[in-house]
Amino acid sequence: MAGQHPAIARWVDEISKLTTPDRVVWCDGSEAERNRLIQESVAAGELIELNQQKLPGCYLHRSATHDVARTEHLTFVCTREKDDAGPNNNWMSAADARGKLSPLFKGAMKGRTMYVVPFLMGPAGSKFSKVGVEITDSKYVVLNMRIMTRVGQVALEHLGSSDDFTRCLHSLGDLSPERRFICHFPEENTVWSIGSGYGGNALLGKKCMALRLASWLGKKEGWLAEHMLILGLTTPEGKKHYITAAFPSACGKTNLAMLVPPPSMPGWKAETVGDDIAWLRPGDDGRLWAVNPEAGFFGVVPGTSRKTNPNAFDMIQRDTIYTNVALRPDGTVWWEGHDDPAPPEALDWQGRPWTPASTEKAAHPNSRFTVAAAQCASISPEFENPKGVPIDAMLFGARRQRRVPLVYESRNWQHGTFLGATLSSETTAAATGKVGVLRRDPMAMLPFCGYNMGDYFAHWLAVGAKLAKPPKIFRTNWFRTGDNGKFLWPGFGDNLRVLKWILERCDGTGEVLETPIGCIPTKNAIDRKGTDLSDEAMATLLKVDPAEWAEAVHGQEDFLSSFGEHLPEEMREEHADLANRLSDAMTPADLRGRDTGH
Ligand code: OXD
Ligand code: MN
Repeated sequence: MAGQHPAIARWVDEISKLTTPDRVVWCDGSEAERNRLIQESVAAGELIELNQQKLPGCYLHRSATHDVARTEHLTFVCTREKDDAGPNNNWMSAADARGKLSPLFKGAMKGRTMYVVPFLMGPAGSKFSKVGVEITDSKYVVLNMRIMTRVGQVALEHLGSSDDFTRCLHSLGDLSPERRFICHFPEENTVWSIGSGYGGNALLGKKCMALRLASWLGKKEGWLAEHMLILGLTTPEGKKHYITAAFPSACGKTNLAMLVPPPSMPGWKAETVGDDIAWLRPGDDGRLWAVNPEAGFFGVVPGTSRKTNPNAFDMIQRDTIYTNVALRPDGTVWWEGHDDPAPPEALDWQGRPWTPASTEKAAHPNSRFTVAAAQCASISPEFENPKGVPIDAMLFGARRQRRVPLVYESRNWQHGTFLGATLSSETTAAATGKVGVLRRDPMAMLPFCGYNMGDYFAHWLAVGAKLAKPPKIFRTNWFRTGDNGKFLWPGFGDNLRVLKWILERCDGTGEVLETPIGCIPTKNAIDRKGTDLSDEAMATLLKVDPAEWAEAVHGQEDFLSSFGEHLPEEMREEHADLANRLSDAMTPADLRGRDTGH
């Protein structure tokens, strides 16, 4: 029982005095608890029961209309020194943040129930794993935490008599963006979040603990917390590899993590270890090992179909919490990109009547499913392995309509770190703000790195230096468009064609063409059997235009300088080397790169 753990009991007591709930409920992760919470949520209108014949165990939650995405401008890293948070974070001094938030938490749970949720991030019995305790006044948050993390006894056992756990305090407050703050106190291993019920702001095990605070801990303890999927791939010859991939929010990590090999690539097997977060540690064997700290998936719903992601589509047919999708008259759900055509009538994500003639979307573009990893047909047998899985390749991907080729390979770990550091992507609906604007998103971690990113790049280099057999690092872009504005690359299951080349490179084969930015596949190195991809499309997908790139490199200067003294010298070196290689290539003879075979 969590109530018997002295440090937890003391903290809960302190927070009860501050927030004055009517009732305190200690959560144990049991089925009885789930059933009770669901019943109460349905009675309170916080969950809508869906058609239990067609979608057993599934419920719909509609959030407040102004609380549907992460609010990065209200998210703070609260350290003593501003410099420790870096130019990549909003900063408040820890003392100011406490001063500002304490009055908001004061009495915030009056008339409400306070839930105490002990949870474990990472497999039971793993040296990777970390314990958190979330205090919240939201039943929806408890129900989601029970899916996304390992709740109850398993966490308490891992903690033992230690008081080393992350203190995660959450209250819905009045849900007003005016009084919404998500504050991280890395020096005290604590998060305070008030005024939002949205996943990334309220399920504090996920972005707040497993990325922002964990990245800080990783820096201290010699490991990495990354915004990466983890995927196992077995070749037709039976050789097994694991890769990780960092893409910004809503750029297809869940789809790639659950990839189904196309019929024209028989014998391949893909297994999901994680879809959003990887914790990575150098192993005694000089390789980099990864675990997924989460126990479930909190995925973007629109665009999920039997065609795009059959594993995801199948796993969300039962025991799933849907947030902000449309409701059909028969008590089933619908969203843009569903296999079924638009229903003649439905209720939209806000519960308003909707028809195909409506000008607004039926489901919110950032509507989500929450589902246990165990329900995924492609879940890896290594998912619960406390040792993790050894990583052969790491991908940095982004959404870029122009300039960036389908795939290219870094020269080494340091150059790979530079590729990650200079990642930029067109924005999506996962965060509040304009969609489709180009923004820098180093390692897809801009919203999630809990400390100065200059120091973070240095930490990447330090981790690499400990690896005798580092993963190879690649950059990918599934989103390049042709002159007609349409995507050139088929994506989804066909992404395996790119992964195949990447694994060949890891095994020392795979044909490459050297370019100033790194090695790209030769025209026929990507397996196109069974597709209708033309030579011409392939040439555009792989095109590297040195003049265009020289411009991009120029644009990186201000960004790199923004880290001042914190930027490692090696990143400046990589930047200068790239600029030199590009200017050399800008002679006509070199414009198309030199074929060096492999
Ligand atoms: C997420 C995100 O919810 O990145 O995973 O926004
Ligand atoms: Mn994410």
